[in-house]
Amino acid sequence: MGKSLARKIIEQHIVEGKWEPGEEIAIRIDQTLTQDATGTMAYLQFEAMGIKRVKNELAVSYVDHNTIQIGYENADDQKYLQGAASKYGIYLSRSGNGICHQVHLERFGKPGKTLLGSDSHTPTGGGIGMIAMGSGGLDVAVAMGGGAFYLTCPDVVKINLTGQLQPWVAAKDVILKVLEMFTTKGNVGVVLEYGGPGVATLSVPERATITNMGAECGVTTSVFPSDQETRKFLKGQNRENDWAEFKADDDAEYSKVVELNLSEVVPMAAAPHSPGNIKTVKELAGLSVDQVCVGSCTNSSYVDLTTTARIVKEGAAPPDLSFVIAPGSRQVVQMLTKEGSLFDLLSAGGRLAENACGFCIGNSQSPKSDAVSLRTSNRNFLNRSGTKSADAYLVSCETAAAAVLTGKITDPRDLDMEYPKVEMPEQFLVDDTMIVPPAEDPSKVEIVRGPNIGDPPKNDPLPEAINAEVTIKVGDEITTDHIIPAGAKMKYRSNVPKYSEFLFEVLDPEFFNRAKKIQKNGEFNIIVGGLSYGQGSSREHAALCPMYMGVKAVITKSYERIHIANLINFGIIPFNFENPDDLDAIDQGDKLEIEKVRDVIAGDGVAVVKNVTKGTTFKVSAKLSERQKKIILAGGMLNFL
Ligand code: MIC
Ligand code: SF4
Repeated sequence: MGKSLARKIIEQHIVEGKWEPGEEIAIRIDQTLTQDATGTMAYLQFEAMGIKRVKNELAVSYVDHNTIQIGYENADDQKYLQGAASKYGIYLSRSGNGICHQVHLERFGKPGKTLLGSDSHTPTGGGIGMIAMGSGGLDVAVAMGGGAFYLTCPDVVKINLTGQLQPWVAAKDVILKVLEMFTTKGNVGVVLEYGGPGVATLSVPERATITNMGAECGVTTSVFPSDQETRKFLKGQNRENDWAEFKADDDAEYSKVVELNLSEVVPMAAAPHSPGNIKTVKELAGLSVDQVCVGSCTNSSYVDLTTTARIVKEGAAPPDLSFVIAPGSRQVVQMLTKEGSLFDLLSAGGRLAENACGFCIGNSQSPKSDAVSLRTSNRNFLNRSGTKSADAYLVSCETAAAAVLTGKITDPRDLDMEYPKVEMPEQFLVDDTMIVPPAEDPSKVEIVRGPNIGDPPKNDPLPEAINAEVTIKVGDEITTDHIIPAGAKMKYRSNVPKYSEFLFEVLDPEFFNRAKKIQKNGEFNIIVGGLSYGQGSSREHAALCPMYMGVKAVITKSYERIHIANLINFGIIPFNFENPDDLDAIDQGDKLEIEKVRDVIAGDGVAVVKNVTKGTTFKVSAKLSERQKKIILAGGMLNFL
């Protein structure tokens, strides 16, 4: 049988192991990207490894998350990032140039290459036929140093696209449909590969919307073939030379094939508080809307914003509706400005935000209390907008624009208007003024470290035994936004002691004080939880800050891919309950003991946990590769290296 596209690209990059789904493999990483919120720590860790210059083909450092600059912290980070990029051989996409995934697609991504990014939406690059994956910053630092990236050899699932999208139905509706089919859990170790005749009907930005939000399914990545559409996109970016054809064999083998007829997709929405809570827009129609935000790395391309502009052109946002526009890149804003669409957006009452992450991560434009906010972004976790009582719904630009006109959730097909179909332009406006190449002579570059730049915290090797208290017990589908918030708190990313104060804030604001007290008493902290722990972002602070607070183990029913890798990288044991029902018998505050834990980790990973408070015992296990065992025994990746 022939090979899938994912297999072909991954196999070409394997440096350890062989193609065997479920087994650990190591692959060579061609390109890396970081963003500022995860990047400062990644470069500090890169420096801690003592490497003088990046060794992979291309490394880009983006500044797009912390662009608000209230206080000195963000600007300090940016100055540090600028120096680090210049000295270590990294391209810098300056603040104001746009969101990493959109800009990387436009200016750097190459079909057939591997891309590792310290951001969970790095799979956006799958839209041009890359194997693009998110990871913690430490894994990216290792890849920049020429080290391999370790992952579970994936199961490749084909989504066979047929038909074509109908007017008013968008790529966003397709990925929301995929989320309905696959949900947000149970997809660890899977690559979604798109194929079939429907592929040719989708432009690259549409494909990128689909691969971007595939991250919400918890898959390793998603990928489209690189075909004539890909060539057209790269040609329009003056990068035709970067194009090459990449596709699956006609008789490729997949672990599963799922059919999706694009002609049957209708406008969809993800209702609060999960991207997996899928409804049709029709089901929600009539709900009064307080805020509409168009943008984010999922939906902020030229076509997305021009479509929005054409729809809202003849109307205006009602007085009690706030309409926010955050373009994905400087290229998009420049084109919208030149062609006049920006005028139409502003005439309709649009509030132009910086071309950055902004509202998507609650780093501005938090809605009012109890608001209904319609967003074209990819995550609507509790409090992610910055307003805990608000309900965020994720929709397409078409559905968002319809709400601007009507003030209510509206199926855009019900608007009394002909669909303003916008084609992807043949030529984009290319201007790389805000991309700064690295210095030719690194010895001349001095890295400025303002007061916001700390050292990466250190950890001790794993102790012989763990005497700990259950600091918090959480349920299923705990996201990294629950574990440690982003938004306005993100400015403390380079200051781990300060940022740790916000651990689990949204669930239990007392977590930090409890954890600190337990730590002071000379005990460790343990977190217990349910299914699919660590959904969402790649933020390694969701492991790094718990490490700093003395968390030695997490015990859950299952983990998401990036988060479990981050836990291991920071020396925290990711145990699973052998019997998931044992979770019910544990309470916050219970004292737990695990004896000879070093032997457990060096051995089969199975341990008996004594619940001293309840006088009971239960079994847990950690499935670790030999490499992962060594990392945990050493107390994390930095010690291991
Ligand atoms: C997100 O969308 O949650 C973020 C903010 O981009 C994160 C990265 C981070 O927390 O810095 C992600 O997706 O990985
Ligand atoms: Fe930025 Fe939002 Fe995309 Fe994360 S999901 S990279 S915060 S735009």
